[in-house]
Amino acid sequence: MKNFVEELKWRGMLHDVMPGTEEMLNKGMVSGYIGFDPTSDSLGVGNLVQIMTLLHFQKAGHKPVALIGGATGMVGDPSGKSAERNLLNEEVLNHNVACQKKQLEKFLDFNFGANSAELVNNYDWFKDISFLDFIRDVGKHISINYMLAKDSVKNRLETGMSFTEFTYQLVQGFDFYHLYHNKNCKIQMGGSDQWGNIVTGTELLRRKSAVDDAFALTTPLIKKILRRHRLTNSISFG
Ligand code: 485
Repeated sequence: MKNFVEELKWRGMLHDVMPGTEEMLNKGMVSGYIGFDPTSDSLGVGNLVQIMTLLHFQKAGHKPVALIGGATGMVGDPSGKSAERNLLNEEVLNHNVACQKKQLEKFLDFNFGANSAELVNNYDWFKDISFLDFIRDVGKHISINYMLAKDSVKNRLETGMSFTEFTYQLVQGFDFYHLYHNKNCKIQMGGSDQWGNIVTGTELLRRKSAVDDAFALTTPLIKKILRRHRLTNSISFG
């Protein structure tokens, strides 16, 4: 098995990683996932980094799971966004899910033996969960103090944020809970803007089921790489 964290590091693809992640990954094959929300009918260049991350994860001997956010796409992730988003209607969402699914299928390797890639849609488990069940069984484990401390919420306290977007981190957090228990997903990855949401998941796992081996890893965002690139250029030309 290859050392996945080392591989990302030398490629400049590692932003942050939870302590203990490398040790956990080096013990043997695990599943790991990255979520993609169907906010448009095509994946963007930012998503490419995450597709590469899943491919490196697979090459290192682990099982990559790509999640399409049929449910989370209905809510809208406030991470990194300075204003409330417009809700997408069902027709547009279904179209986007179908388009992004087709694209992901092109890049991921579904014939890789024991660690073949897998595609899941969080709508498949959320469609059966009622609002009351969710606020009792999930919401009770995470305090609002904890949720308010996240950058995605803190940055919007002045300008405002709907209850819908406020709950987003819990919805994504529950995905990690679900995939840990149903698909042995021990790690969730994503761009650096996703750290808060991912950690809400590990926190939920810890509080709701005393799980202490769920981990987080993030990669730099594309726009940061470009900015550093431009800076380097201006230094060498200046
Ligand atoms: O369980 C999950 C459900 C949804 C998501 C993740 C886990 C999606 C996530 N909240 C999100 O909004 N991701 C962005 C998207 O879908 O466009 C981008 C991130 C970027 C990178 C990329 O997805 O902004 O950092 O993670 C894959």
